[in-house]
Amino acid sequence: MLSKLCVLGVVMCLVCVINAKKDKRYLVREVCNSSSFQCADKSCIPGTWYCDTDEDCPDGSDEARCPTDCSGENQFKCNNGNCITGVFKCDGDNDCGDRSDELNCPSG
Ligand SMILES: [Ca+2]
Ligand SMILES: [Ca+2]
Repeated sequence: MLSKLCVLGVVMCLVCVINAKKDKRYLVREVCNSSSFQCADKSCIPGTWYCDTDEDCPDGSDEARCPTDCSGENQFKCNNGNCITGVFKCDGDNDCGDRSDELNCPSG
């Protein structure tokens, strides 16, 4: 239900943002607002997708001027040195490869 609302672009929530992020078949049409990032082509993406190591703008402009040392606020540096999208931390999936993104997470 949440993902359906998400696809419609009506409601943004953390769960559906992560699902959309991991399944690019879901195209999230973000309404441009103060918390979103506007791509060079004027389309908008959720603000948490800015500089998260993954190109989300059609032209990749969201990743054009980002820290290369994984120090961005939307990035997470794994113990093994991999740099992953920040919203993938504590989402139940082993994205780092060494599970370090799933350590020290609130249980439940
Ligand atoms: Ca991005
Ligand atoms: Ca994860």
